[in-house]
Amino acid sequence: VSNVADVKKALGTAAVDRFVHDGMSVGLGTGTTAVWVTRRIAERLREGSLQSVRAVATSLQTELEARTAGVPLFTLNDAALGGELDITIDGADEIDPAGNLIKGGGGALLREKVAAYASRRLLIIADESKLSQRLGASFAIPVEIVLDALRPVVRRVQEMGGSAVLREGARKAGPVVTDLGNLLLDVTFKDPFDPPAMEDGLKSIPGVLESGLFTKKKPDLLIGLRDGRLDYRER
Ligand code: A5P
Repeated sequence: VSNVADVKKALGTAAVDRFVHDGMSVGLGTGTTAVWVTRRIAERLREGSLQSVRAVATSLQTELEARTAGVPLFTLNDAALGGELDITIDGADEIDPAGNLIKGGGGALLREKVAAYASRRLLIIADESKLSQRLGASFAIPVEIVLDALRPVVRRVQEMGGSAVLREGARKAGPVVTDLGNLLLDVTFKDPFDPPAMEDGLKSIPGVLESGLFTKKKPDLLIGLRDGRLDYRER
């Protein structure tokens, strides 16, 4: 039995070694699992066993990590990328049997979704504790909103049968402000919901920028098992 920290490192390392090749454009995810992707790419570039990778960061956390480690960063607006990535490798908070995801525990869901949906391939790396029979069973849906829409969005979510809690900062008074200057609601529903319909429903509320439901881009999964094995499941 391996501890979760070792599993996360093994996942990020294996994801790069198996799926990132010379010359690829790569979306770098956010969180304690995806950080190992950035670290492994940096290591391989230094060794010279990987070349000409162009990376796009999905958060300030990842950007700092990549810049410090010397991974060449681009944005999706750079002409060199043509608005598309070969692959994005990211973590997740909950994964259902159909490959629908909840992401955004780290508050980076908007940039993560832009990168994920703009990628030819989305690879999700997660330890098996993230697998869930039903999305929303153990994790709220993070929703990024503009400040002006806070009360109207909370109301609308209540009308939809849910409840919404403003995410508060840790060691900072007041709400979390995202990398893009917005607020986050953590939204829960007592009743089971259809993930693709809920992604559309939340997105249709004025003032909602994105939700952490990822249902439109089916990922390949690399799952870290408790016994240390990595299980690859292609979509
Ligand atoms: C960040 O906003 C998230 O989407 C992360 O990808 C997700 O929270 C998983 O993070 P960990 O790998 O740290 O659990």
